[in-house]
Amino acid sequence: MNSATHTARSFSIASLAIATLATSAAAADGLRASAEIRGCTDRAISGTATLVEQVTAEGVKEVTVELQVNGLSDGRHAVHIHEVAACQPCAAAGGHHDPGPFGQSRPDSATDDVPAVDINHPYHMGDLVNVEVQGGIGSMKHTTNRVTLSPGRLSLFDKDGSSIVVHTAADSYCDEESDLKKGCAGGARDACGVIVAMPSAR
Ligand SMILES: [Cu+2]
Repeated sequence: MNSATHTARSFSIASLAIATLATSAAAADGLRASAEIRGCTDRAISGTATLVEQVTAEGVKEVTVELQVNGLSDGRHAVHIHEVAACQPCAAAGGHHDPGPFGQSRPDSATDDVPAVDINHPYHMGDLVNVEVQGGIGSMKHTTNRVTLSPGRLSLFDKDGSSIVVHTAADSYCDEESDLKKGCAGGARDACGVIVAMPSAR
């Protein structure tokens, strides 16, 4: 093989690699999911969440979560993605979505007998930001690269799925051992919605 042929072949392999990368990125881009939010005990609470995955030019998957919820008390409420696709009862949603060998997914909650020892909060993969409620109406929009809708280690569609939980109190984003007091991640659960994949618009 002369050097000109070798160079041409190298180019074609590089082009193929780029084309393959672009195809896999496009497959994840625009994936959508939603959750119908319902009160854990209060039927006056309702809402919706939408989740859209986008892939950056560098290939980083980002999920934008938009939440609208009515009927909660005014003020800030913790919002997390929890680790099980179950909301009946809301405790069935389990802890905070946090796959991986270091996951200590148990959130602190009002029903805990002892304060949580949870070194990952507020850095669980499913930890989001508080929703602010005024006049009974709350909305929140947050983009995270900690989770994906597409398959992979951080996917919300793992074998037991995922839910969105809205808590009674605000998340104080407690991250020091001394801060991890009972209720610091929002305490009791007010509302929950199972995350369901939506048909792709593509
Ligand atoms: Cu939570």
